Amino acid sequence: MVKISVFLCLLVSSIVCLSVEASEEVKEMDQEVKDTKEPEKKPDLKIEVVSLPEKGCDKDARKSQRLDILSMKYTGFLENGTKFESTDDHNNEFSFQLGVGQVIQGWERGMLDMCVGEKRKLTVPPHLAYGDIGAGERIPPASTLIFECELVKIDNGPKPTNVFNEIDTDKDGFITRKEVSEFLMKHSEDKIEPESEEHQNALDNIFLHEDKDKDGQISKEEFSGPKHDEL
Ligand SMILES: [Ca+2]
Ligand SMILES: [Ca+2]
Repeated sequence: MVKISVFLCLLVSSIVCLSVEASEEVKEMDQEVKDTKEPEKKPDLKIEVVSLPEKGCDKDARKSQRLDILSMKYTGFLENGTKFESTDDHNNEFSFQLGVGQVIQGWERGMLDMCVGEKRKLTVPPHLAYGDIGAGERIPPASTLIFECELVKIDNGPKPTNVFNEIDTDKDGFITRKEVSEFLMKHSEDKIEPESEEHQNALDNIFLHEDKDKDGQISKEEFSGPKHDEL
């Protein structure tokens, strides 16, 4: 499941799956002042270790690293304290592969070097989360997100496949809506009706985030998921 890609994540429930590259800083709307100021420095990711397990977290302990499959419990909040997502709500841990574009940048960086049983609080600025677009109804544009998370399990992960090539079936270097649709239908565990609203919304969402220049195709450069043959 985890190897399949960021795209499938859009179909399953967890919102942290949405992978969005850092978006451009909002342009200053007032033309007259725009050139006189230094660009504002973007806030960085804040990682707080809330607690470490009593045992099993010494210097020789297994720590999370790139390509590991991590199982997490987490709850995500907006800055105003509104909870937008929690593994407690569906009584299920969330698993993903670290370092292959399945989760937001704030997680890619904030979940490294963690012990099983360790709890962290991540404060993720918008450019390392869902940027100026936001995500769905729950995450407004330009949201800073706060995650309280606990690492439950670390497993060795597979080498990532080149998902871009897999989706681009005619190998022209661009991904069309039809190619994404076919990819999703092929890999989904549930049967997808191609004309269903849910499926069309999933495609809309993918193109909203991935087709940065809005020409209707996703180029290799635009694609945020795994797209290299070698590591
Ligand atoms: Ca193509
Ligand atoms: Ca494009």
